[in-house]
Amino acid sequence: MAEQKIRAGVIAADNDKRLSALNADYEALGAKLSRGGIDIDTIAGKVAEFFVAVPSWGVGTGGTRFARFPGIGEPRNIFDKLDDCAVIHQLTRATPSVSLHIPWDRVDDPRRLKSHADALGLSFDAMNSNTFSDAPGQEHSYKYGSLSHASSATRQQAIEHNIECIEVGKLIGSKALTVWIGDGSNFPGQTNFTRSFERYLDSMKEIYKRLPGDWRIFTEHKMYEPAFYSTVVQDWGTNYLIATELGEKAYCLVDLGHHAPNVNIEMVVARLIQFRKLGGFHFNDSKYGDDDLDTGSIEPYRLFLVFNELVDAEYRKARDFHPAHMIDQSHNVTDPIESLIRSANEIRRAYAQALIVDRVALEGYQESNDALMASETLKNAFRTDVEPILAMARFKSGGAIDPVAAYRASGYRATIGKERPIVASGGGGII
Ligand SMILES: [Mn+2]
Repeated sequence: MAEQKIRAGVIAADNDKRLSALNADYEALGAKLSRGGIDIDTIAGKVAEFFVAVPSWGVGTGGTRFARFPGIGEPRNIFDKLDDCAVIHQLTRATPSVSLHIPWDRVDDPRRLKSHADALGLSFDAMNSNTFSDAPGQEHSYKYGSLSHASSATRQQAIEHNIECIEVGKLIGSKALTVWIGDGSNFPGQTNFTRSFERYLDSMKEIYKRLPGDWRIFTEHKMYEPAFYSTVVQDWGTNYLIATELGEKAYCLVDLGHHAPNVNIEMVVARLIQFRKLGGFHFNDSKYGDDDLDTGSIEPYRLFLVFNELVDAEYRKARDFHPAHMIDQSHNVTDPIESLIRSANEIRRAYAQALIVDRVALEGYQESNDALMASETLKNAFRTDVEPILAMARFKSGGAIDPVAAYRASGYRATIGKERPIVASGGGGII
């Protein structure tokens, strides 16, 4: 039995207040869905088995280029971060794994991470390397790049850092490495596009050689920031080239915030699925750029359309289709635990809505060129309030019917606020 950070009695008491309303809502939605030939219990069962990884950096308060405003009871180290991640999973039953970031989560003996996570009933998802900032005492600076740097010594240091991430990951049961680099340029002419990308590919090939046989490597594209004129891995086309150059263990990671405005991200997802190179996601949301806001808080329809492609691939039994689901957010004005609870729920909501799309009808409308009804078929699913399905999936898995309410009732934040002093800065960041 995993150690429980929130007393089971608190969750049970909150659930007791809500159960009869949930049963009524679930029954009503079940009747509605059954008229369309959908069994609500089947959908709830699939939702209960859909999981998303929480980023260790997400449980601390983030910041912007301008300032960081610390919150109460922020995690002081990776062990505190794992405790907070356990709270999110205990309440949502949707986040059993954590994505680590080196060096922010570096410890003397990584096996201590494994035993702490084991006690909490958590496991580890993809490892994240960091060659976009300089760690204290580092010999060569990444100011002008890392894996694509003009200096071979700097590139070698960046390669070795990624290999260290693999070695830590092996000790704690991770099976993937995510590489995102800040390499790029601020001005036309500052770097040579071709030579930078050649150097990047050569560096990545060195890392790829060290990847264990049962691991995958994810590369993450981003069109701008911190470099404001060009980045070395700027879009999904370049990302696809990387994955094909490296080999069968290399896949593209789609961070929802890393595209130009108005890019049809769901279509990018469809292409990567078709050519068997979709590695997974960094879920978040944005209004203007890489805002790293809570998933589904700005563009829930876009999130649904992404999941529509994922469920379509599931439905068609697409080959090599096993994307990793991870959240990548920065929480500046909310309690990070509450934001991550909400985000995990929104991801499951988009999945549930995509599951109830009438795919036979949709295909029929597509084949007969009925644009209006094809569009309405998607909108019908999106308009359906699937909250009773999400709540029932949580409840039946031992979680909370209303996880934010149960979290607030538990007083967890105030309790840890007494143990963890406020720090003005610390290992948070926006990636
Ligand atoms: Mn990301």
